[in-house]
Amino acid sequence: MALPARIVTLVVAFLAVAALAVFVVVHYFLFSPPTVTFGAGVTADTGATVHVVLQEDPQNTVSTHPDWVSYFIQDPTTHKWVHTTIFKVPAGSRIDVTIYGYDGCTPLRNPYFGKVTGTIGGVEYVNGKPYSQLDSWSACHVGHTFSIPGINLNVPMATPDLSATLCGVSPCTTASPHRTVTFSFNSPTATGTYFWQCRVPCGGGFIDGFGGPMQTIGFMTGNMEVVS
Ligand SMILES: [Cu+2]
Repeated sequence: MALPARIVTLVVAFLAVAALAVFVVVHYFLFSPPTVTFGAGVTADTGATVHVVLQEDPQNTVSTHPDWVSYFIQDPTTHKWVHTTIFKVPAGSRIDVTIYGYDGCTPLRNPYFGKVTGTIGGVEYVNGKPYSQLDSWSACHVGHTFSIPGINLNVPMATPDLSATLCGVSPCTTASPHRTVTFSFNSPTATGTYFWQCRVPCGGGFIDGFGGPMQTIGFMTGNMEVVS
């Protein structure tokens, strides 16, 4: 090979490796889903009420993994659904949560995670009716959970009727079969990042159902940033 050809080959090979390295860094280390801020004008540590709205879907159809189950968060200003699981709330506030459950059921590994913990009053409301536990074993009633281990919060998500045709395009709208889960909890007075997750093995196609969406921020796990 002539010298110029060898130089060109070398340069092209170098650029290919550099481009791959840049892709890996950006895609796996720098990419982070957006953060949705709730209670922007609220003074922290006053017990003021902040309303947080999410939905969980059988798919997401907006990402490079359209078949992965996923949560979405509603921007309180634009009311648009954002494909993320990162949200910000003021410290020392009452957080009123509404989650629209569009996904079907998957039995929990341990019925313990069907128990409601960490909410005000120890209950969640499903379509307005209070429950302290949802049973995912005797009847399949649980799609996902919304759990913040750092504050012992665990809330199972109720599913639509088993015979219902589930929403197929995300973000789902309330025209699709769903159940509305509401609950309240107090955000901690200690600021920081509180990791949250789903505890249903809902990562279909992955070993034990705990891979894929279950371990990816933006799908079934995320962060609650508590700020003052
Ligand atoms: Cu899940």
